[in-house]
Amino acid sequence: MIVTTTPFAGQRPGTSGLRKSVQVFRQPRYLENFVQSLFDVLENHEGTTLVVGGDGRFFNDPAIQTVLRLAAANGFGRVLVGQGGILSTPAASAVIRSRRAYGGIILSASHNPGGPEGDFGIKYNAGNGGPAPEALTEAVFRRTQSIDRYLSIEAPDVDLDAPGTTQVGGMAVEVIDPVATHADLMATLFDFGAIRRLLGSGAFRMRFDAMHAVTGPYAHEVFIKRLGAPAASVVNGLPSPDFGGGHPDPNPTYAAELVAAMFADDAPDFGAASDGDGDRNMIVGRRFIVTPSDSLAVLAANAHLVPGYASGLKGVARSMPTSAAVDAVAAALGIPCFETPTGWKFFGNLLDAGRITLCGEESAGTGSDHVREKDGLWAVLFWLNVLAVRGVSVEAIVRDHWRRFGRHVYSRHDYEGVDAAAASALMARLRQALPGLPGRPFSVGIVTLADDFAYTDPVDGSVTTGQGLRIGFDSGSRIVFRLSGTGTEGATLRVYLERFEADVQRHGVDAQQALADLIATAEQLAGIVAATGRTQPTVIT
Ligand code: VG1
Ligand code: CO
Repeated sequence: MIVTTTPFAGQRPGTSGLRKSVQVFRQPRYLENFVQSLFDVLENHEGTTLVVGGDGRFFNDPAIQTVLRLAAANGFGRVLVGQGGILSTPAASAVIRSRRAYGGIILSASHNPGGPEGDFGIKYNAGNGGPAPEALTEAVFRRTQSIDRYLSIEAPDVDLDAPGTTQVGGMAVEVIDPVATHADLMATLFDFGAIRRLLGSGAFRMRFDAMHAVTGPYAHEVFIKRLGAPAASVVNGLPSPDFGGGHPDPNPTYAAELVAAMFADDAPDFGAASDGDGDRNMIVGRRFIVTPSDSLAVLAANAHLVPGYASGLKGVARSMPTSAAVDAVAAALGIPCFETPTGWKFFGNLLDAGRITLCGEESAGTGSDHVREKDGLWAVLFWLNVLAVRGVSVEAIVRDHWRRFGRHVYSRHDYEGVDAAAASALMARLRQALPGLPGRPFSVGIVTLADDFAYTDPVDGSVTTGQGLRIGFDSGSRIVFRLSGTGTEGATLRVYLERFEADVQRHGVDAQQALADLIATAEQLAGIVAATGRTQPTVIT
């Protein structure tokens, strides 16, 4: 059937898909408009296979039923949907690739809170398993602005809990095991035997916090069933529609429960957490938090110890605000290192072209060419494999890394939910001031670089501008200012701070202390307090 509709303003995907409050998504025709706009833009999809799943948050199931009806009316041949409507983002990527699907729709707002008062989201991944490139998301957005009809069918809801195949109109709907494909892939990359011995040795304990989000079932299957970890090793492992009322963002602020456990007297040896849709990871040793930028560098430096990467890395990439720790490793390995805009979609071409093997972001995303998304469980297994081979603690591995490469002291200060106009004004002012900055002295050094980051994709030549304001100093320190593209309320200002410390004697200094001058310089440059009324960041990572 053809249903008449009119456009909604603002259906423009951000850093990772379209994210809005549940209330916005529940408006009649809102989801339909976006999905139909996507299908209108996709060419030659008739008769092909689509993968659909989500992170299990509130509105997941009704949204999937809507997508199924629209997919049937738009001529897809088959939809693979995760049992219970569940598919983590990396698992969806793995299924798209292994089943050679046309693409996939992932229903998630990732680390944003869920529940009726929380957020919802939808993102499209292409046939390579990776997030749609900007050219496609922009085309979808343009289509949402002129849409006047969508196609759907009358059909009863599909039972998403029952495995097997049913028909929706002329389209087959196959309810698949959401975990198996991804778990099998993990077993091809890591030394499960060595990790099993480590976890079963009795001398090593781990705590994986699924934060009531999608990775619970994945962690149960891999850590407990396949690797023999005690059941208590996975906590908050049942996905809940509102993530237990929490904020499924694995950082020291929102994963406070994990941090407390890892700093307790009887702390386990290894702690980890993942986010709403399972693509982020947080790594914690006993009384020691590993920053995501360091984690990426450590994995790159130790990749030769892991079966899936034993033959070496073709290259690495990091998002622009991520620290240069991985650059130092790439230089030592003699491999290329690419600097991309924030968001996983920018790694896709480099991975597809075989130019890089590992990549990551300071926001707790790490991944490789095994899929086309960041992968929380993969990062945890990578660490476990390295720990099993090296037989030393997390802290020892990181301190040893710093001794070899120096320490890139790093922190991100987020000012969440600030007034959008005030945040844009702050950025505009700073952008205008950039040309006058080079040569100017500050307490942290003389400015040597001041620009608005732009990226030319080395594979397809596409250009992306306006990706964050970078201010670099002759001391090697750097400040980046950027507005978030995933928030749904007001604006979130992110201030990324980085300082290189070669002196081993000073590697133990607390990051906030080591960055104090840089934090003051950021305030001096941007006037954050005056512009936002905030004297403290909401979140420090
Ligand atoms: C944030 C992170 C970015 C990440 C994106 C999606 O974007 O900074 O590195 O790729 O979230 O992650 P922004 O625009 O808010 O800074 V996820 O796990 O929310 O899909
Ligand atoms: Co996520």
